[in-house]
Amino acid sequence: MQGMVEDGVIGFEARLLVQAEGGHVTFTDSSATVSGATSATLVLAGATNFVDYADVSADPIARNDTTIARVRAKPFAALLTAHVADHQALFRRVQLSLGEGQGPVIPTDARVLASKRATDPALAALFFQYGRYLLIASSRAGGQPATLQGVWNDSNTPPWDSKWTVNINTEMNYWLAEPGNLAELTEPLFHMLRDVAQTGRATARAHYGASGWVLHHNTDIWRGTAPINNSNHGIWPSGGAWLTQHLAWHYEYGGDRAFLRDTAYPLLRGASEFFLDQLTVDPRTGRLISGPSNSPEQGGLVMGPTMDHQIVRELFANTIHAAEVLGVDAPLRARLVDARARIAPNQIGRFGQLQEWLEDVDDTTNQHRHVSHLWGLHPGREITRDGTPALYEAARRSLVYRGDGGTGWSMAWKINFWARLHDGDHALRLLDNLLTLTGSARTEYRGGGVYPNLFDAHPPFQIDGNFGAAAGIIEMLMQSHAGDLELLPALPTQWSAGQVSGLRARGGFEVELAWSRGALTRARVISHLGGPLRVRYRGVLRTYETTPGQRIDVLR
Ligand code: FUC
Repeated sequence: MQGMVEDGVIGFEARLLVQAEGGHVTFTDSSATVSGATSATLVLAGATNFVDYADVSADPIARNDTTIARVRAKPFAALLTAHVADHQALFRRVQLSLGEGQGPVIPTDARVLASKRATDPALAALFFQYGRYLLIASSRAGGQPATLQGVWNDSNTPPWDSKWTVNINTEMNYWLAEPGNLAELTEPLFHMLRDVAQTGRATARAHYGASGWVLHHNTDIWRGTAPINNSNHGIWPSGGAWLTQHLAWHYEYGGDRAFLRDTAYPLLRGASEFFLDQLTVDPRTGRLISGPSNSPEQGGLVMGPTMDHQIVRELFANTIHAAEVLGVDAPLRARLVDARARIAPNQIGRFGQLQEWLEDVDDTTNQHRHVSHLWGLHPGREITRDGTPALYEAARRSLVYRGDGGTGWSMAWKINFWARLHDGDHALRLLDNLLTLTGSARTEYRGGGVYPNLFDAHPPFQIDGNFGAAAGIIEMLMQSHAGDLELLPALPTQWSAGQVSGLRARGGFEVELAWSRGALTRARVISHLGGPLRVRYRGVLRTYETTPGQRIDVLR
């Protein structure tokens, strides 16, 4: 789509409003001088001519006129009050305490260092809330979704262009939104999905002769969807399909049928239609496989990477389910059910590992940061302890082989994996590894950690690890992907006492927990939508029929 916008046509204006109490302000072309004042308020307004990926016809000057006019009438105190109220309405929905730690008595960087000597669960709680804070600050309706650096990019030549890399990074940015009670912050992501579903239709047709829409390895504000960069990572057709998982989640958590009908389903259907055309019969096994493709960023251009099949199975399942709920498209549903059953299954290889590819060629010494073949364990849900015990064990082996290091986001993903594997101590080890100070701002592919302000270090700075770790902390405390709501599924020994409230679970439930000496002392579930509730704690399953607004005390 780049061709639709000529170089240099992005226009912008920045404008500074200076208001002085008491004294007066004088301006030159390059300065503002405040003299004799008791205080001064500076308001910086910025605007571009960007409307959407195909339209740059807005007037930045008029936009700034509007902003300044709205702000001018409000004193600083009123602006601050409005800002705080806006933030708190989102932030205060969730409370988390993981016990006492160093507390805020020492600087954050010193606290991170100290946490290596004495455990500091409260630092983990802070890191969790920091992730929520960052999403609140960087993903608001009407704006763009959180990029690689979010709104904190400070460079005109940022790493990886501060775009949306969709073979893990953008998705990780939004794992937190639904369970972390920030569901409305997905709006910019869904807006972007509507865009790429448009641009991705041309790509599907031109590159594959396929219907539907496709998005490859990354996109940007012009909503490019084509294969990109090099064949060893850029010819990977599953980015859009992966992102549609967030649409399905939005409905699962919130139950908004109009959203399912008007936003989610059309996008799910288009993504599914693409793969109905793209999947091809493997001459050796007769199974449907995806390709040419990659297991993201390693192994080169191949046919049939495991991750693609996991993603497409879930995409088809989500599309089938949505069509059923809406009572539409029976013939398409039948095609999806049939194709889904024919997709190449997960396989266990000679080292007991979950195979990353069709062939059993995994290298157990490979500690690559991407762990794509475990997608079915997380964020997918086809590999579960009770549903697929052999694959679950194979996924665990693969993860052990991959090791406990990596870039920031890689370690954040591993927190989620270990939580899904019900190993809270191992999940905490990854969180501890991530909460390691690094000074490096150079691009490196290992040695991730955090900077002194707790920004995630790939290195360089990359916001995904902040969000991924926050999501992982939720997965340690509560999971709802496997057909029930499991409480404290991966509580680390060191988090022996704590409490959390305001987390959201699939089915429209809100969860409040307290525990002491590693055991639940309170478990309250609020049902917002009504309907069946299945709660699992320490292997015991309790089932309820709920009505909207009902509070269930699970331990009673
Ligand atoms: C992918 C990852 C890198 C980095 C970049 C933005 O290419 O493999 O580690 O996160 O995206």
